[in-house]
Amino acid sequence: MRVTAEAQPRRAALRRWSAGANRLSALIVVAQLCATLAWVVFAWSAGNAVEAASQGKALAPLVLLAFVAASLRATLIWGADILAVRAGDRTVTAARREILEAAAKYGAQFLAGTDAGERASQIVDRTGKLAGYTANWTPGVRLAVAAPLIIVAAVFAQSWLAAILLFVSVLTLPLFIWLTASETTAAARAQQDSLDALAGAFQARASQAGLIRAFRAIGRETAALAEASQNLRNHTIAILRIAFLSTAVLEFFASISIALVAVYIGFKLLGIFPIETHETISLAQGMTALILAPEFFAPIRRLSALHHDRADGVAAAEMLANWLANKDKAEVKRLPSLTAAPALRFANVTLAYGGVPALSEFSAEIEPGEMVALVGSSGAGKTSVLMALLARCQLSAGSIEVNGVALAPGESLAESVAFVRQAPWIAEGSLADNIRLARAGAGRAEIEAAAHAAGVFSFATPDRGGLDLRLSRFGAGLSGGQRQRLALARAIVRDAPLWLLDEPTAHLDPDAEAELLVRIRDLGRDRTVIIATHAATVMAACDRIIRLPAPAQRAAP
Ligand code: MGP
Ligand code: MG
Repeated sequence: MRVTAEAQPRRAALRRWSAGANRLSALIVVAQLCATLAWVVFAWSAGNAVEAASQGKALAPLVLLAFVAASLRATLIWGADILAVRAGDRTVTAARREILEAAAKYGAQFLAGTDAGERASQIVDRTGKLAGYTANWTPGVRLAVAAPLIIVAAVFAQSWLAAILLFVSVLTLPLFIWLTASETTAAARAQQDSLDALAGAFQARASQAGLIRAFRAIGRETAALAEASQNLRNHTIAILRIAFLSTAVLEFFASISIALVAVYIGFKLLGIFPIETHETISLAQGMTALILAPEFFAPIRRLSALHHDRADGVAAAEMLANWLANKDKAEVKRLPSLTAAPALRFANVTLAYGGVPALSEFSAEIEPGEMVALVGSSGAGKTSVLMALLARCQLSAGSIEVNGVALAPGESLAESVAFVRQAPWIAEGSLADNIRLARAGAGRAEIEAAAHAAGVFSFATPDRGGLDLRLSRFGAGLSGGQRQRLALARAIVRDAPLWLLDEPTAHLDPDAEAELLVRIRDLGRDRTVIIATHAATVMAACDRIIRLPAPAQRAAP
């Protein structure tokens, strides 16, 4: 098969994730092959026991041998199943670890782009689909080639024509493979996509249930969920249809072939087979061949079921590999913390996210200890300039110098920065815990002082528990302005020489804004402060204004 460009990352990823399970996979094949050999011994001893019984000879040793062989086979298959579960676990763990390590190393940017429910489903469910690929499919393919050869050789030792009858039936296999392989991967991909979509749709609506009720949109949103689940149902039925069709084809030919062997051996034993085949078959040989015949098809039949493991695994690997390939390649390197307010110089800077330009040809110089307002229309790239200092977007041209030294790609000033984002992130826990996120070692007194300076006590009143006020996940219960005060308290606790403030007063009333600006001025005295803003009051409070060109006026990248 030709290896397409898209197949390569998928194959490489599958190889990488299943590498830890290769030894287990080989062990599974060995155990299964030993089980097949045990079945040959069982068939031989059972066949000979029947013959011995018919001739009135002692059959105890043969029955004992058959029992031992059957027990051995059961034990080997049980062991192989346990190994398969382990092999699957290792693959899934490797894939999940790679995704989570990538998030830790390159930032979670590559997780953006769709809603949380869909991503969670992808990280948990899609990686789960990889288990069947290494645990079942990989050993299953090897077994489907090797085990029938053992059986056919054993049948050949009893009757050459019976062996040939079995072997000829294998020629129908290409039809079966074509039937399954042509459609299943595409069908599995569509099914997994619809599962992700349903998970995403459900999570998005569950998290906004209150809003949905408030807008009386329950009926509409329920219909959307019903549609997503119907979609999943349709795709699942499509897969089952292919599975039933391919299994039916295989079962049909396997039954015919086993029936032919049975008819031939039966007629031969009765001595009424009309054609001369130059062989005589004893009762023991006939019984042995008959017991072995169904086993010839067992691994091939299993393969039919396993094909869906393969399709699921391939579709999941394809999606995950493409997804991982999209992560920003540059590893983020946090530069050691600066000791004093830095001087910054942007020279003809062009910034991009995943190759898409966000800002072109931006130049500016900022002195140590200066407080500047970064101004421009919405989408001009203010946030992106701040992000660039944290290596959260790519510097595709120009240079950013810190104290005269250019930042190399991936180098981040995160250790020296207090960053107040447009929408501060809030964790479940108390207000004090949330402020302490900025610096793990901060003491209670420091946190109280910062909270006071940032005006947090205006809403963390004693009757609400003060700094022990509990915040729920994502800060539900706090207004936009209250969140910004909390974020500013964090910045103060962090005690960094460079402050990057992204519209810190956007949600404040004029009085609160004026008060906060005085505080920023005061606390930012010995720091370099960049404030991205649209507010004239903020601009007026700053030493200087740096304007970004409007997005439409940008030079071509
Ligand atoms: P910006 O830097 O967020 O603009 O976006 P600004 O000036 O902060 O806008 P405001 O509304 O906050 O006032 C500049 C360009 O970069 C826009 O075209 C955005 O679409 C794009 N962009 C910004 N961010 C933060 C991202 C991001 O995280 N990922 C991607 N892919 N694009 C982004
Ligand atoms: Mg912005």
